[in-house]
Amino acid sequence: MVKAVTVLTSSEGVCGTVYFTQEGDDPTTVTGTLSGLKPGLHGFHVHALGDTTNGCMSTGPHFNPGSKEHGAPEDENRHAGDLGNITVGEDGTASFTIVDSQIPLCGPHSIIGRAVVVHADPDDLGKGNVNLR
Ligand SMILES: [Cu+2]
Ligand SMILES: [Zn+2]
Repeated sequence: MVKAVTVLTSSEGVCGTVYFTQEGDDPTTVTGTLSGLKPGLHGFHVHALGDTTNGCMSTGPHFNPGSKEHGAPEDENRHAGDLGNITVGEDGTASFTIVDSQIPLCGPHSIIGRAVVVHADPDDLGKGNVNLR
């Protein structure tokens, strides 16, 4: 069993904690809580780089070891880091569980050391013009 944790912060008062666990070659389970966000959908991604010195800007594009297109978590053609949207309630908080097979915690495509980004805007999942990078 491999475990990882990331603590999310922002200058706008958003905070959260996200836990990752993986047993052997099974899919990775992601559980988290977020607060301080505006209600609605927020894009949720693993970005390629762990460098948060310049916020989201320095974290690079979505983690994409397979050189694929941006998509939804359930799409065949998606970035490994495309985890879709988190739904935030009227109170500005969210708690969620995601199970995903493309974000392993070990091996060559491990997400350890990369950045987890919650966006202010919804992710269009590759079906529109909004480009969240
Ligand atoms: Cu992103
Ligand atoms: Zn993407």
